[in-house]
Order: sequence, then C-alpha cells, then structure tokens
Amino acid sequence: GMSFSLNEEQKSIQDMARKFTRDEIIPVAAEHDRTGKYPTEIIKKAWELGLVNTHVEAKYGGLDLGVMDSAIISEELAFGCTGIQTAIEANNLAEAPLVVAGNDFQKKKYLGRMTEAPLVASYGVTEPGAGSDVAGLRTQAVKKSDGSWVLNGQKMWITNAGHANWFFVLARTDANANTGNAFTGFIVDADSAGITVGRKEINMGQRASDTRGVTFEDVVIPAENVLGTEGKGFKIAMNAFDITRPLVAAGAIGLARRAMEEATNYSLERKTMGKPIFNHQAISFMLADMAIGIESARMMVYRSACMRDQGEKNTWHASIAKALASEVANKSAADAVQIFGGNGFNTEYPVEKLMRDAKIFQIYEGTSQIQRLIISRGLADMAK
Ligand code: CO8
Ligand code: FAD
Repeated sequence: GMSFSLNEEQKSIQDMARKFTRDEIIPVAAEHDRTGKYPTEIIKKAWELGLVNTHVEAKYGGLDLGVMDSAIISEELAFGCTGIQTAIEANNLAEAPLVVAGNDFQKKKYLGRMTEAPLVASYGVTEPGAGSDVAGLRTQAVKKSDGSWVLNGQKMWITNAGHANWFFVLARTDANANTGNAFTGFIVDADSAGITVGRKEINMGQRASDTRGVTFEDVVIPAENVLGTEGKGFKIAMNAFDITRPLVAAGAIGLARRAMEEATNYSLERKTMGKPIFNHQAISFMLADMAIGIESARMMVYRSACMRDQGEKNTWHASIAKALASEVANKSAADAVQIFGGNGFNTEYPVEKLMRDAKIFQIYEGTSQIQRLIISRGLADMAK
C-alpha cells in the first residue's frame, strides 16, 4: 500500500545528512556567503560520506541511491546553506545526462572518476542569448571526417564551471532539423584546448556557489564523447531535469524549513506588548502558512521523486514540485525577515541570507513561468 514514512535506510541517510549539515555547513555558511569562497573542503567531506554523486551506480563506485533518497539529502544540506547545496547538487545535474543516456564506457570513465576523487562537474546548456528557450541556443558542433567534433560557442551561468573536471554540453548539430533532432549532448573534458572559463559572477544570493560563463573555441571532442544518439541531445537535456527538478525543489524546502525554524524560535523569545510575538496571531499564522507550504511541497517532491524511481514519467509532477517549492521558499524567507523585524534586515541574523538565497529557486532549473508552461501544456494533452 501507500506509505508516507521513510524507511529505515532513508531515516539513517537523513540523520547523517542532518548531522553533517549541523556540524560542517551551518558553522561556516555565513562566512562563505560573505566571501563567496567556493566550499571545496565541505564538498570533500560530503563526498567522503557519500552525500555527493548520490545516484552513481554501484558498478561505477557509487551508492546507487534513488531520486527520493537524494531528495532527502538535498533538503538537509539546503537547510544549512543553499549556496553550498547548489555546488553539490550541480554534480547531480551534470551527471544526470550520463545516467539517462551514457554508455558503459562513458559511465565508467566520467562517473567512475567522480567516485574516485572529490571532483565537480558542470551542466552547460544556458547561453547569454538563450535560457528558457533551450531550442534557441547557438553553440554549434560540427562533425569531422574522422568522427570527432569541433565545438564553438558560449555558455552562461554555468554552476561549478570554475572548478569543473568535465562539462555536459548541449550543442546544435543540425541547422535545419526540428528541436528533437537538432541538438547533440557531449561530454567535454575541462582541460581540452580552446576552453576559456569566465570570472566568477557576483550574484544576489547563493554566493558560495560558483557561476561563470564558458567559451568554446574550436574545441575538439572525440567521437566516443557523444552522449546517446547524435541529434537526440535535447531530450537527454530535458530528461536530466526529471531527476534534478525534484532535487532542486527539495533544496527550496530545506531553505523554507530553515526560515520556519529560525522564525519560530525567534518569535517565542522576542516580546512586544507584554508577550512573545508568537502569541500575536498575525505572527503565528505566518508560521502556520510556512508549515502548510513546506509540508505540501515536500509531498510533491516525494511524489515526483518516487515516480521517477519507479520508472514512471514524472516531468509534469516535477514541474509542480519545483514551482510550488520555490514559491514556498520565497514566501517563507520573506516572512521570516518580517518576523525578525529590524534584525531580519541585518547580516548578524540568518534570515536576510535566506531571502537572498531563495530568489534563484524561481529562476534556475527552469523559471516559474517555464514550469507553468510545462504544467499547462500537460493539461492540454490530458484534455485531448
Ligand atoms: N522528456 C522527453 N522529451 C521531451 C521533454 C521531456 N521532459 N521535454 C520536451 N521533450 C521533447 C518533445 O516531446 C519534443 O519532441 P518531438 O519533437 O519529438 O515531439 C522536443 O523535445 C521539443 O520539445 P518542445 O516542443 O516542448 O520544446 P520547446 O522549445 O517548446 O521547449 C521547454 C520546451 C520546456 C520550454 C524547455 O526549453 C525548457 O525546459 N526550458 C527551461 C530550461 C531550463 O530549465 N534550464 C535550466 C538550466 S540548468 C540550471 O539552471 C542549473 C541550476 C543550478 C544547478 C544546481 C542545482 C541542480
Ligand atoms: P530568459 O529565458 O530570458 O527569461 C526572462 C524572463 O522571461 C523570465 O522571467 C522567464 O520566466 C520569462 N519567459 C521566458 N520565456 C517565457 C515564455 N515562453 N512564457 C512566459 N515567460 C517566459 N544553466 C545551465 O545550463 N547550467 C547551470 O549550471 C546553470 N546554473 C545557474 C546558476 C545561476 C545562479 C543562475 C542565475 C542561472 C543558472 N543557469 C544555469 C541558467 C538558468 O537556468 C537560466 O537563467 C534560466 O533558465 C532562465 O533563463 P534566462 O536567464 O535566459 O532568462
């Protein structure tokens, strides 16, 4: 039958991730936010515990966890700092196209090395001129007579780019074909000649995470690094989101839960008009709304994650989870700042960071508008 509880293994994963977050992330999160320093040491420790690259199959050295198990980890890490969680999560995203379409050789070589050393990788789809409109991207790969490819173009907003060992890159390989046949996915070694990684972008939030532009100039890619079938890259790039949108949504829930806990604790201590502000219903109802949002968004995360683990197509549910969780995170963080009053606006308290960090959840991995596009298209399909 249907169960709403975690099994023993999932509970122990949750405990481990929660403890790691408490001991290793929370104490340094504000400092990483202030300096923008990339969390190399934290990634290494998380990697040692198996909290990174969670879905790599056992035969390539991984733990072979499901999306559901990974979502539990994502929520816990995000509770500590979503900048650091995003740096870790971006590995899952880079690896997802290989999970979906990689052959044994590619998985052994590129996923295997992620389990042998604490490396990071990047997913490179977005460009300066095309983010939501993936089919509008202009990076191009041309096949040479020996079967290798030459890559030219520019990617933008690529998480982990400054530290990546390899990139998943989506490039146009047919100027005339329709979207489903026009793009090919490639694995590109970061030390290939012709790659220039840009400066670290200074973002509003999630400042520990590393976001950069990447330029490819006549970069040669061996034939063996084509992912799946030539021309079918768009679907590989989209299928990757079936794995990662539930995880990004889980991250948003971790942030919302942090906002709720901080604001609850604060409101039980802070007094006005002779009583803790928690006892003003205007305050406690904001907290109740956070709980409503968090509990319902988490159900959608678990639902969309379990569907994927059970081999069902989860794109539509993943978009609902991602849209809902990112909005719950933003509302919860903004209300937490409100509950903290003047202190909420100050960097000595943890909630202004949550508000800055929350915004990106409505933008990356498909904006809230794009999730609604996918959800509404699904409605039209169901009506047919
Ligand atoms: N599964 C399988 N096939 C698919 C899927 C899917 N999910 N989606 C589309 N397709 C197929 C279609 O069926 C169609 O195939 P065919 O031609 O055979 O019928 C073909 O692909 C083209 O599809 P569409 O006609 O739907 O294409 P559109 O151009 O209309 O665009 C979207 C579709 C949905 C708008 C798409 O462009 C999209 O998802 N845009 C958003 C892009 C996005 O999410 N970018 C995120 C980049 S990564 C990122 O932000 C990382 C964040 C930080 C990293 C750390 C945390 C993980
Ligand atoms: P646009 O597509 O130009 O959208 C602008 C506005 O128009 C948005 O509000 C959008 O919702 C709206 N809009 C666009 N089209 C429609 C439509 N059809 N209907 C209604 N509204 C629409 N990308 C990667 O490939 N890899 C990464 O690792 C990565 N990491 C990121 C990290 C950060 C910190 C940031 C900021 C971005 C990252 N991205 C990454 C890119 C991210 O996915 C895109 O920024 C996002 O998909 C939006 O694309 P855009 O910025 O081009 O905005």
